[in-house]
Amino acid sequence: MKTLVEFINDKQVEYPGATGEFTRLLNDITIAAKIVNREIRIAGLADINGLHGTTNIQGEEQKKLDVFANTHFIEALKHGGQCAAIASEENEDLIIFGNPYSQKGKYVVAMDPVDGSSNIEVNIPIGTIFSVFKRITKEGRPATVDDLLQPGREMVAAGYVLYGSSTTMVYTTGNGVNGFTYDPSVGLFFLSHPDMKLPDEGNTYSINEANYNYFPEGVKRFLNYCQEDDKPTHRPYSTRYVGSLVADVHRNMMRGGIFIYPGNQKNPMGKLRLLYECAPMAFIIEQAGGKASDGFKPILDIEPYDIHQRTPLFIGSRHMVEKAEEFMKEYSRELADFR
Ligand code: AHM
Ligand code: MG
Repeated sequence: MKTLVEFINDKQVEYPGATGEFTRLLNDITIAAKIVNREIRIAGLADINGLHGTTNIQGEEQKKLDVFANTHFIEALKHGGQCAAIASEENEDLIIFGNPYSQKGKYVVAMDPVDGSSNIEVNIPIGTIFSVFKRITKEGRPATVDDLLQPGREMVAAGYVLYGSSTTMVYTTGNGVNGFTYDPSVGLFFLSHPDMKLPDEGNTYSINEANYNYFPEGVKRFLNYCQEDDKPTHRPYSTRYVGSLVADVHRNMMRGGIFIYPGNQKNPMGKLRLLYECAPMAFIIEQAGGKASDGFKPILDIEPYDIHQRTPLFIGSRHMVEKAEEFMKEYSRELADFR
C-alpha cells in the first residue's frame, strides 16, 4: 500500500533537478486537508456548524467551516514557504506571504477551501479544490495578481479533496490522475485509485434544473436530448445533483456523466469561479480523458482577468460534453462572443 507522501516523493525522483519544493507544497496541502477533514468529521458535535457572521467577496454568508478551512490552508502554505501568494474564494484580495521583498516561494495557489458550503449542515459531501501555478514574476520580489491570472493550461498541479462517505484526495501534475483514500485509523492517505480514467460516455447529467426557464436555448435543447427515448444510446439518462461540485464531478469521474452550470439570464457567466473551481476541475478531468468547456471553448484556454471571475461550465465525459457543445453552437451561438 503506497501512501500519498511516498507517491509524491517517488514522483519527484522522476524529475532530475527537482528541488523538492513542489513536493513540500503538495505535502502541506495534504496536512491542511487532514486537519479540515478532522473538523468536518465531528461537525454536529463540535461547534463548527452554522454561520460565521461575515460575508465573502461574492456577498455570500461565510460558514464557520469556510473560515476554519481557509485559515488552515493559508497557514499550512505560509509555513511551508514554497507558496508566494494565495487567491481564495474567501478573501477579496490576493494573500501575499512574508516580507514582500524577500519572497522565496516559486508557486502560487488558488483555492476554494470548502466547496458546497450549503451542504455542510445537512451532512452531505463537500470538498476542497486547489490549483497550483508557477509564478511568473521574479522570486525575491512580491508576487502579484498577474501570477494568478494565467490560463489553466499553465497550471502545474490541481486537485480536490472529497469529504464523502470516505475522504478522498484526487490530484494531477499533468501526467495522469491518481486518487488516495484517507485511513483515519493511521492518519494517512493511501493510493486507492491509480491512473483514473473517465468513461467517454455516461448516462447521468447533473444540473440545477430549477433554473430551466433562464437557461440558454442550447442547454434546454441538450436537456431535451438527455430526456429523449433512445435505447441504443441508453436515453433517457438519469439526473443526479448533489449541489457540491466536487461530489458531482467525482461521481462522473468514476462512472461517466456530465455536470453543467450554465450561464443564465440572471447571471450570464453562471455561478462557478474560474480560477479555483472550474479550471482545476477541468485540468483533472482532461487528464483523466474527459472534457471541460464553457459551451464553446475549453475552460483551460480562458485567459483570466480577475481572480474571482466566473464562467459557465460543461464538464465530464468527452462525448457528452461534445454533444452539449453542439447544441450550444447551434442554438446559443450569440453567447460565444460574449465570453
Ligand atoms: P460554494 O463554493 O459557495 O459552495 O458554491 C459552489 C457550489 C458548487 O459546489 C455547486 O456545484 C454549486 O455551488 C451549486 O449551486 P446551486 O445551489 O445554484 O445549484
Ligand atoms: Mg466554496
